[in-house]
Amino acid sequence: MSVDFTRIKPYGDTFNDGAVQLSFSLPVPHGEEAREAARQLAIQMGLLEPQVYHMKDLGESFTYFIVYGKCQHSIDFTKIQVPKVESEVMDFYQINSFIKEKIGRKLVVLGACTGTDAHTVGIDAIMNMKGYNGEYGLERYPEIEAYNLGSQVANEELVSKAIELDADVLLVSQIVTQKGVHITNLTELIDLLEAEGLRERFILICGGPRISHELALELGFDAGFGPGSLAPHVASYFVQEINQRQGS
Ligand code: B12
Repeated sequence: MSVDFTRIKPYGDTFNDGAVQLSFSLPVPHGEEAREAARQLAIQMGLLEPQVYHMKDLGESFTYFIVYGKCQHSIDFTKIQVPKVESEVMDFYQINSFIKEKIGRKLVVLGACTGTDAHTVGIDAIMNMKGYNGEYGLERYPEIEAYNLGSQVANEELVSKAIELDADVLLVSQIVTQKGVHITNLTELIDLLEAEGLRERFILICGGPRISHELALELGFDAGFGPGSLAPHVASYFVQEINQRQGS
């Protein structure tokens, strides 16, 4: 079957049928009125033939729905461009050899989950000695001196620690995104570094479930990593970036 990449549509039963599944909750009591509310909402969203396939009482007058329907829109896939971290992904051994051979000194990497954000699992996944999802974290890399400051670290504290340790790379984790708090925190860090004339001294990387490389660039970071990121992805990027900057 040949696919027309200029008109991509979701499909379920048959090609290009537009079938999608949508789930959401409404603050209404469970019942037939709730079902109809969900159906009408799906019509307003532009779905054809919406069917409330599943409905569950969440208690306290809240109801959860799974709705099937047919999406009318299509996408021109050939026109899509997404900024991505372009470095070649290397493994643990290749990264350590790269640092030894091309950079010739250990790299100092400082990580923290900043602001009031108390979620440590993301930054630990990247840094922790034990690693995550089959990959060692940066603390295990012999050519990297990794310092994980943990969570709820003030931007001022991160910057002063970075100066004290003469860090090469700062890793900033932001998990909570309510009311755009991640944007506020990340912007504050950039402002702080710029005010001190320190922005260019560090490679600045942020990460979290709602972080994309594109957003990171917009905010003034060098790179951003989203869900599913692993230590080798991040380390491959910064070792190649440092090597490139040394050469220029
Ligand atoms: C565990 C958890 C907690 C634990 C955290 C324990 C801990 N020590 O971390 C506890 C119970 C403390 C907690 C508290 C809260 N939580 Co919470 N929590 C979660 C939960 C269930 C899992 C998060 C997690 O560990 N994910 C696993 C890791 C591995 O994934 P990750 O964080 O995305 O990290 C990966 C990537 O994003 C990336 N990455 C992350 N950081 C970085 C950094 C760099 C530099 C790089 C390169 C990559 C990178 O790499 C990682 C590995 O691939 C999520 C829901 C969910 N399923 O995600 C809610 C969630 C994050 N929590 C949420 C909320 C609201 C809270 C509270 C505000 C609840 C409350 N009202 O008190 C508090 C906040 C406290 C605070 N001050 O921050 C919301 C956030 C909503 C939002 N959009 O902002 C979520 C999404 C739940 C929800 N659906 O409502 N939480």
